[in-house]
Amino acid sequence: MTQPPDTITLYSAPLSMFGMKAEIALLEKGLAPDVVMVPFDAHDMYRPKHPEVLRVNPKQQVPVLLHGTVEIFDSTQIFEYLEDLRPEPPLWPRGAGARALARQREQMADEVYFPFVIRLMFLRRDQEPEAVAEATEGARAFYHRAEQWLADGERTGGYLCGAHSYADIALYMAALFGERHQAGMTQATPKLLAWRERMTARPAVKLVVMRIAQWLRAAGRPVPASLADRPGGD
Ligand SMILES: N[C@@H](CCC(=O)N[C@@H](CS)C(=O)NCC(=O)O)C(=O)O
Repeated sequence: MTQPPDTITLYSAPLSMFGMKAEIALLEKGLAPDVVMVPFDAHDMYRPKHPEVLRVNPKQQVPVLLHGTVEIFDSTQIFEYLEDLRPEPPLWPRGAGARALARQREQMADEVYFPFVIRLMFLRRDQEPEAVAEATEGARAFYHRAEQWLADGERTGGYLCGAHSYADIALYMAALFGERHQAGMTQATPKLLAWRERMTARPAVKLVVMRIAQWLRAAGRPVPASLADRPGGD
């Protein structure tokens, strides 16, 4: 199905951290997507799968982005498309080396940090305390790594790669889910806590995460303290 050339449609889900990554990046670029929330609930999870997700993504996952004849999936692929489509404001740094480093950090948020959170989502806390402690420690160790990135980039912008980038969006969203699963950042990483505040204050981020807070509240689920303690979060 071909979309009107100026319409961007994003298929996401109310608790999809990868979908929210893509939505925040679109908003940071000044693009206003039509966001379609696919069916999702605690029991059936993502079933039934949305027909457009099935059509476009052989992995049957959100996010999926449609823009004219472009039909793509995977949040990181969407980041790359957005950077080509709308270079300003840049969300990758300039220069091959800096850009490679930022891409690596974005990937680490998804593929090194977030797997600890996925483990925590599925472990039975009362029956598997050692595995829970191990995954929680893995997440915390990653926070110390990111604290060092912030220390290194302090004079150039206060974000994970100096200036604000896709790497920040990726770790911010993943860490929100870490917090939901009791592996949130603590005072042991103060620069990271301050970074999280800076991120939450960005209008694009605030819009998306306050919607998550409202969704959780309506579903009778706990709201992460980093959102609940803010105006609009409660
Ligand atoms: N690497 C993918 C991961 C996408 C992903 O895991 N999506 C989840 C929601 S956050 C999903 O659609 N899960 C449903 C399923 O796998 O059946 C990305 O960055 O977009």
